[in-house]
Amino acid sequence: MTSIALTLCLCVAIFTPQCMGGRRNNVISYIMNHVDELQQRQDAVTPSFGPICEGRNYQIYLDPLNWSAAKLKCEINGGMLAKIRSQDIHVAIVDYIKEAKLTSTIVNDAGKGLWIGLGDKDEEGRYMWVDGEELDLNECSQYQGWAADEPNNNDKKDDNGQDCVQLWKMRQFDWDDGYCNDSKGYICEYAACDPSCVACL
Ligand SMILES: [Ca+2]
Ligand SMILES: [Ca+2]
Repeated sequence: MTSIALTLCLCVAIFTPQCMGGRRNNVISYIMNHVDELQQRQDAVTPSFGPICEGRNYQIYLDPLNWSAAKLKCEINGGMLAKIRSQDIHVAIVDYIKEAKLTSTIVNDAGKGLWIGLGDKDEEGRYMWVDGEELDLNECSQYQGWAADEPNNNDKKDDNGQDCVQLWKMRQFDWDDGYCNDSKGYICEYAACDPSCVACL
């Protein structure tokens, strides 16, 4: 092989997609090995509902994740863990859960719930939405859908207490601070460019 041919060969080897083969094959291998799991996760996704206000679109997911993983999943999907801005939105989401009869044990077993984008992980008692807005527990002008006696930062199961907020089945899907490492379903929120969203709730 001439030096020119050798150089050409090396260039082709470097710049053709084959150079990415190892990484690509790893991705393909991962997908092939997890296709059933991925399909199950897809099947677990309920249809999205909305937009219900301000052009937002909320979607419920039933593949159980801890709070941080759920937050990341929403962000990977191009949205964020849901921010419940008003009672109307809260009611609309709860009505959807009930009307859609989400029979999954992820939602309906005792103690279950759905993560939303609120918590006090960084500073106990200082609740922050995932978009950076603080929810002042003493501020009546901000909608707050807490269940009675919540948030209580219960530390029976974890000395760190409870820092992540769920819509809790046990309390008719009112807000409750739960243990962040528990695996639950979750609600993502997306911007929705839908002209039908003219009558905000
Ligand atoms: Ca807490
Ligand atoms: Ca609690």
